Amino acid sequence: MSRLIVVSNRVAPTQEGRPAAGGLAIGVLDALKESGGVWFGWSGETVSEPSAPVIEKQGNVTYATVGLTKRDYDQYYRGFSNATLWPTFHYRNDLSRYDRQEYAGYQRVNATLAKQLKALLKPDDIIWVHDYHLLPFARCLRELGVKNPIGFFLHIPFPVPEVLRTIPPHEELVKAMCSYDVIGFQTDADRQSFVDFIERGQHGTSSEDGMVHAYNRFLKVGAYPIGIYPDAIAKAAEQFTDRKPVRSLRDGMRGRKLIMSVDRLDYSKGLVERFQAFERLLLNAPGWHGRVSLVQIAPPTRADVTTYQRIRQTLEGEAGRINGRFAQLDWTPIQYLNRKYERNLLMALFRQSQVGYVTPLRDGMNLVAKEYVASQDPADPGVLVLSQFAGAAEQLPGALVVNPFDLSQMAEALERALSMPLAERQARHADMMAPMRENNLSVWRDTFLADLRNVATASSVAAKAVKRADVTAPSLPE
Ligand code: GDG
Repeated sequence: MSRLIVVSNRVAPTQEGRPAAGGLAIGVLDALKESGGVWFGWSGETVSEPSAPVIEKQGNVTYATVGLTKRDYDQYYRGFSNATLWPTFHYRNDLSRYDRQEYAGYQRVNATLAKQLKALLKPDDIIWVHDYHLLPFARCLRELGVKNPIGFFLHIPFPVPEVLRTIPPHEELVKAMCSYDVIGFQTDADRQSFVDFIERGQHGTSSEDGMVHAYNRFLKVGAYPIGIYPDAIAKAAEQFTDRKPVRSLRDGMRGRKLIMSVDRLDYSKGLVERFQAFERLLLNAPGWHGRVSLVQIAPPTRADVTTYQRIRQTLEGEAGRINGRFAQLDWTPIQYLNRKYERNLLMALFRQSQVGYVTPLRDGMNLVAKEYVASQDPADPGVLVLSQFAGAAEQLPGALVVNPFDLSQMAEALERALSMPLAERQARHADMMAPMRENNLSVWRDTFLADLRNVATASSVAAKAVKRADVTAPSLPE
């Protein structure tokens, strides 16, 4: 089997079992161990000059990490990736800015990373690139003469053409994306947005089998919704139930009901609206005063990007205001915790709560929604209140689906979830566990990699045919 080369902005922690390892890390590491390979990306360090990757081998997996200069970090990471692409792809044009220098930095870093990776590549490697930081990465590799199959998975939404077009170099970006051989999106709606841009802009055509022909290239474009390992999560949630922090939370609740939310502190996650809808519940239904609390865990991320500093301030203000308005000497309505917790502990906390409250304004998938469901005790499960704008909403039929811009509807859903009879909760939980088991994390990874390996086979067959016939290759990698 050919080696797998994984490329992502950050390389996940190399020590197994480290708490920071999330879904992507777990899913991708398994694949790397199976076929052997390399995980290449930024080390998280800033350096004075770009240099060759630092190589660390663990078994048959090689971790190759590089530093970024301060200028690269500012322009590529903090700038174009997180101040232009992230907000726009999450439909927040109001928070997006465009700066030519930052875009030039984004292109430059992609080109530098491609050069650094090229030195590590073997002819039959297959390459799997992840996320919005690296949209033009395949084009940079192709310019260096790399002919290996290259796949790309976008973890965040892909916006409809009208929104995409607000990014000035949008066409250059999409054209560069067409240098990949397989592009994967989280949902069919995201895939459709990409195809719409290609077709409506008359840049190319698509066919029923998911192939797109654009900018003189053929590529496969599909939806590959990312999953979790629900049974492993259920086990961890049960095993960690007696840990001290979980016991303290349980004791502290003194029979009150618990609504639980966990998100990176990000404006796409809808935290302000969520707090306000909880406030609406307390206003509309005073019977819940003293009987329910919302615990929001929100570890800060990208704290040096201005929009993230602003959302943090706003949220602190809202939590303080709502608590000031409703709190009693022995009851705090919102417990807002700005810190990270160990992963298994989070799953056990989910299991203690009666409602999982997951209401992003826009989200590629949202793994927290899936983790919440998997963590529940099937005999007495909590209820998931989920935004219609999370990719996960397509896959979790037992959730109470809400529009996160409709505070009254969210408040009603919370009340319904808090009062839901056991039989209905059990039925909804079972309805969600079955598809999550069927489409677990291995299925996501294996389906994507199977499509990428098919491209590899198709292109080598095509290359041989070309050699025999001595004519120009009709399609695949240039
Ligand atoms: C992107 C897309 C897509 C959270 N707090 C802690 C912690 N977490 C873990 C959660 C979950 C992960 O982080 C967050 O994943 P999400 O999917 O919810 O969101 P993003 O970080 O925005 O991820 C998203 C995802 O990529 C995968 O493709 O679903 O749409 O935006 O696993 O449990 N983990 C630990 N401590 C915390 O305090 N250990």
